[in-house]
Amino acid sequence: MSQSKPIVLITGASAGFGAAMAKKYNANGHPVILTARRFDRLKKLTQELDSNFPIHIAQLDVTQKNDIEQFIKALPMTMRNIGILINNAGLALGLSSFQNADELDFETMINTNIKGLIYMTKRILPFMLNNNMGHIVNIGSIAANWPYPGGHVYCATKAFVQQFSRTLRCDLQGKNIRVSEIEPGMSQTEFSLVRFKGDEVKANEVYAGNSPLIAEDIANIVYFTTTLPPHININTLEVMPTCQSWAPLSIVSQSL
Ligand code: NDP
Ligand code: 8X3
Repeated sequence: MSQSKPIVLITGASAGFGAAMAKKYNANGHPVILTARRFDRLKKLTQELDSNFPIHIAQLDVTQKNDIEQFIKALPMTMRNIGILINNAGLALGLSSFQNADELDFETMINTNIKGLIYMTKRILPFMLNNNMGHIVNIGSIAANWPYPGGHVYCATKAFVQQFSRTLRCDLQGKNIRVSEIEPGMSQTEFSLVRFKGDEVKANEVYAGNSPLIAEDIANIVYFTTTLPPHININTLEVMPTCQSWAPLSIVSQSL
């Protein structure tokens, strides 16, 4: 008898990494629960998926605790035993220096990248603890490790994701629940379009003439991470496109 594959819950499945991961897990026979704020996008995505495997879509803003609770209550009985949670929903807003940046953008990034991730984790973990089995994958960023001008709050939210993921591992030790944090570098998705608030020219400039990672690269890496034998836990996996590396420390000419 073939063993059923773990149910995968993906936040932010309406675009980019999340949509690519939805396709990857579905193509490999996993039941998938796909969430995002843009329900029309999720509906469209299901048309590209193999309906031989269970698919559940739900409109969900991860910043809204009550909505997460309603979403969980409304899960079909057959989709409740979530085996893999992929906390992917997230965003960067703006690239202005901190002193010129918009405080509302700070709040949105903190609410989504930090609070949304812990709200989801807190509410999905009981299913895993109950089954004594699970895997939480948090999508971090190279921005956690490498500061850059205008990165301020976004970089700091991803530093949170890194440290939270590591400490969660400590708390879950002995529970047979893996925690992995994947840290992508420059990847061509809707990320820059969101960061530059719909300015397509600016967004395209980020990738022009380069070979960035694509969403499928990250989907493959996440899939690999979750399909390793159960005694292996990838803690942190940082990945950049070959065209990206580090700049030297910046020196400004100034006599003080
Ligand atoms: P996209 O903009 O293509 O996708 C982001 C996804 O997050 C969308 O599905 C969006 O759905 C969802 N989302 C945003 N806010 C919320 C919210 N409040 N509630 C629920 N879902 C939300 O970007 P990426 O695929 O690139 O980004 C995915 C993750 O990867 C993010 O955490 C990002 O920080 C991280 N990352 C991206 C990199 C890149 O260069 N692209 C590099 C490193 C990390 P909707 O708007 O429908 O709600
Ligand atoms: C996205 C990567 O370097 O554009 O997390 O901030 S970066």
